[in-house]
Amino acid sequence: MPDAATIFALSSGRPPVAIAVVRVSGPQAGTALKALTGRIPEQRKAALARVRNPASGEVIDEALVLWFPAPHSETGEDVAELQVHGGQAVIAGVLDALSKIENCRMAEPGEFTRRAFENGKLDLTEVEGLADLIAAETEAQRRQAFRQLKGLIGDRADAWRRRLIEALALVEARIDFSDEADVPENLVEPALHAARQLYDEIAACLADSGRGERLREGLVVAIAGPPNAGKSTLLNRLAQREAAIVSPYPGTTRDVIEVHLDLAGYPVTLLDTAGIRESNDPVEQEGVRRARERAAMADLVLWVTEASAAGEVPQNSAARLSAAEVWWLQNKVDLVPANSKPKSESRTKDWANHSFTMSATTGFGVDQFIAALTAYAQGYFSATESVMVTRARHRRALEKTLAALKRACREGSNGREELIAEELRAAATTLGRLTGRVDVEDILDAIFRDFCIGK
Ligand SMILES: Nc1nc2c(ncn2[C@@H]2O[C@H](COP(=O)(O)OP(=O)(O)OP(=O)(O)O)[C@@H](O)[C@H]2O)c(=O)[nH]1
Ligand SMILES: [Mg+2]
Repeated sequence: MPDAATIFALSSGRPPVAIAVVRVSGPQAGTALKALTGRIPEQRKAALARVRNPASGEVIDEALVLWFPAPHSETGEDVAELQVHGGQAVIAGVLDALSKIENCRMAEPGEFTRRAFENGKLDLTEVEGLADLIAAETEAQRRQAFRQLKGLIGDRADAWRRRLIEALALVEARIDFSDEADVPENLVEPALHAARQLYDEIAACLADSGRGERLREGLVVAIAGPPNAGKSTLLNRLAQREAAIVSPYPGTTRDVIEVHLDLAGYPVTLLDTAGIRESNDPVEQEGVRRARERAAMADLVLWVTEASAAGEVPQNSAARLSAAEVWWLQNKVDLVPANSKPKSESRTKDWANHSFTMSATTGFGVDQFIAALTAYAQGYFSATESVMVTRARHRRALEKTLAALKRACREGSNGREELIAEELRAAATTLGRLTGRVDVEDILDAIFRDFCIGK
């Protein structure tokens, strides 16, 4: 049962700001609006009003006021919105006045959205899409979040679930009326046919190499290599700020340093790591361990060496990192005499997919490298327009659905109708959990906790 309390919160950013939006949702929203402004304006039309403290009658501010009666509001409840001047004291005054109204209290993080979910305004995947939209840092992330908010996966899952329930109804009819002469024999075969079709469609949707999840988190690119090669200098140049400490002493970087890049709208998480070498210093050893660990999990490793250190490339170090792809970056090319510039292509070892020469301090060759990295990110994410799965939670639910469908088909060949029905029901339940149609109490808290207050 939805909580009967009326909730309110500052929904806009941290003051001081030009305009602050205070939202109120719940059965007392109209009462609250009347108490603060003296009247309820025409619905869905902005109106100018003086906001007063109901106890003292003192004017707090002049506001633009909006009124959205239930059920046609974001939460599905009565909603009032006050746009006031975004100063600390104004906001505090409005929130304080609201808190004095009976049954009104401050909202918890994500509570407005939770009410929208409980009132059927959004399904769970759309709630997640909304969270992602708020968190989106790049264009591609924003597009994916918006598609999800608009029901890309939710609508598809609902359609699958409806087809599953129809298939289930066929099998159940066969079970219930098996004694009656006029029930056709061939009810189970169409149901199994539908199950097989659904299996193929869901499996195709899962065969996306996890790109939707990656787009949320960013493509992970780790900079690794021997100490003093200029890894941190390169990170700083790419990040366009001094994120990592640079020094002429080998073994400077110890912790993994993370910066977020936006390459042509695609998110890349760039990691700077400790130079990899044998060391007796326990702190450096730990740094090297972390460097190896993160590089091994990265989508792409940039193995940086000094260009002058020709032939000294630790052949196996890069390969042993076992990343999906390794690029060899020969840095400090400015220190190499002009007539002996390394011939990168011919020196590309079989562990490296590409090789570049550059100078992280002068910037020589860096633009070319950035262009290649951008193209790589674009290529990696190019197929994401149609990707539906954006979270591990979706993947797990769909995998469970697939497993149940598979079992249903297997029981089909054994002709055990009760077991077919049971598996189809299980498949429908896992799909229902994906959109939050069935028993999801346990996952709700985890999802809404990540929202900010006022959303
Ligand atoms: N001449 C020249 N010097 C560079 C270049 N890149 C980095 N350096 C210098 O090389 C030294 C080491 O640079 P860092 O970026 O700290 O090297 P690192 O690979 O992060 O080193 P560790 O953190 O110790 O593994 C610094 O003195 C940099 O100024 C370059 O392209 N050319
Ligand atoms: Mg460093």
